[in-house]
Amino acid sequence: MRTTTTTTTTVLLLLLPQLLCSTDTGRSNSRHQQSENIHKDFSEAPVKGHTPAAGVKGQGWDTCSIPCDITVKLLRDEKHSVCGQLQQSLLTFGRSTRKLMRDVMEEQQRALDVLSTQVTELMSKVQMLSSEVQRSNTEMFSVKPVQSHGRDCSDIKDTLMSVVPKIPSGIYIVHPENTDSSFEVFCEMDYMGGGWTVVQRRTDGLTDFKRPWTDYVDGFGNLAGEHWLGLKKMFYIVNQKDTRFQLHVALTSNTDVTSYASYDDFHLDNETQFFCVHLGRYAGSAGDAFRGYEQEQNQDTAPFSASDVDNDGCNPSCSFESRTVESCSAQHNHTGWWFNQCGLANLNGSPEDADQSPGQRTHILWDTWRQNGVPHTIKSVTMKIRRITTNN
Ligand SMILES: *[C@@H]1O[C@H](CO)[C@@H](O)[C@H](O)[C@H]1NC(C)=O
Ligand SMILES: *[C@@H]1O[C@H](CO)[C@@H](O)[C@H](O)[C@H]1NC(C)=O
Ligand SMILES: [Ca+2]
Repeated sequence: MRTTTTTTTTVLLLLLPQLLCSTDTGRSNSRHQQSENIHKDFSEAPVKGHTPAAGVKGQGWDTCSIPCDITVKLLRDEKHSVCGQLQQSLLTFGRSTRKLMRDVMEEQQRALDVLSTQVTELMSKVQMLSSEVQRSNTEMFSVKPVQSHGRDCSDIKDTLMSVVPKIPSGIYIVHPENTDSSFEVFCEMDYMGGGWTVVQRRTDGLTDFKRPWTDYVDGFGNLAGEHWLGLKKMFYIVNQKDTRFQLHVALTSNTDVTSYASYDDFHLDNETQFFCVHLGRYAGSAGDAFRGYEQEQNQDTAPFSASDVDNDGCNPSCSFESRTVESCSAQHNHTGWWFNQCGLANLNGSPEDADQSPGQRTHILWDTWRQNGVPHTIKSVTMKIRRITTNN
C-alpha cells in the first residue's frame, strides 16, 4: 500500500500534480490509464459508498470487508497524506529549483565579474602598451642621430654654395674629419665671404667667463650669444688633415669703432701640451697684441691657462707694472687664456666697465689697439676661424 502510494505520488507529481489536489471532479477525466488501474481495487468502494445503488449493494459488501465510512475515512486520510506529500514535494521541488536558479545566476554573475575584471585589466594593459609605443616613438625620434652638415663652417659653405643661393648664418652641426665627435657651432655665412666658425664671442657680459680648466676645454655659453667653443672642439677643427685655418679677431670699441687682427695660420697642440697656440702672419688694423712689442709679451706658442691650471710663465711670479703677479688668470678676473707673463691680449675679459681694483686687468684686452697712445675700451669681440684654400 505504501509502496503503491509512493509510486503513485511520484507518477502524479511528474504528470499533473496541480490537478490532482485542487479538485475531485477532475480526477477521473484527467487521470492516466496506469494510475486508474492502480486505484481500481480500493477506489471503487468509496465512490459507490457515497452514492449507494440498490442493484449493486450486495456486490459492494462482498468486496468491502471493512465498514464503508471507515474505508472512506481511511481513503480520505490517505488522500490527505498523499496530497500533503505532494505539496511537500512541490515545495521542495520549487525551493530546490529556486536554489538551482539562484546558484546558476550567482555562477553567471561570478563569471561576469571575472570577465569584467579581465576586460578592465586588458584595457589598462592596452592603454599602457599604447603609451609605451608612443613614448618609444618619441624617444626613437630624439635619440636618432642628427645628420651633421659638414666638417666645419667652411666645408658647409662649400657644400651648400652650389645648391642654395644664400646660406644663412646660424647654428650648424659639424663633424670634423677623423673624430668621433659631432657638435654644434655658430657659422657666420655673411661676414667677409662667410664660412667662418665662431670660436669665441663676448658682447654683453651676461656669461660668466670666470671658469675652471675643464670648462675652457669643453666650452660654455650660448652659441647664438656669448660663448667659448672649447679648446677640444677648436683642436678637432683645426687639426683636420690637409687643412689650414686662419684666425680673425673682430673688435668693436664702446664708441663703435671697429678693427680687426688676422693671422694666416691658427692651430693648437693637443691637450697633453695644454693646447699651445700657433699663429701665422699677422695682418689688420688692431695691431698684433698676440705677440706684443717685446719677446716677453709674446703669447704665440704659449700653453693655455685657467683659474685652476697655471701655465702662464710667471713661475713662481712675474714683475708686472711694479707688482708681483703669481697668476695671470687671477690678475684677469680668473678667466682662461694663452697667457705668457700675462701679455697684451686677453679676449675673454669682461666687456663691462666694472670697477676694478688697481693693478687688475679684467676688461677685454687688446693692448695694441690704441688711439693717441690710449687703448680703446672694447665692448665686443668675436674670434672666428676659416679654412685657407691651399692649391699646392
Ligand atoms: C669678474 O667676473 C665676474 C663674473 O663674470 C663679474 O661679475 C665681475 O664684474 C668681474 N669683475 C670685474 C672687476 O670685471
Ligand atoms: C699629443 O701631441 C704629441 C706631439 O705631437 C704626441 O706625441 C702625443 O701622442 C699626442 N697625444 C695625444 C693624446 O694625441
Ligand atoms: Ca703662474
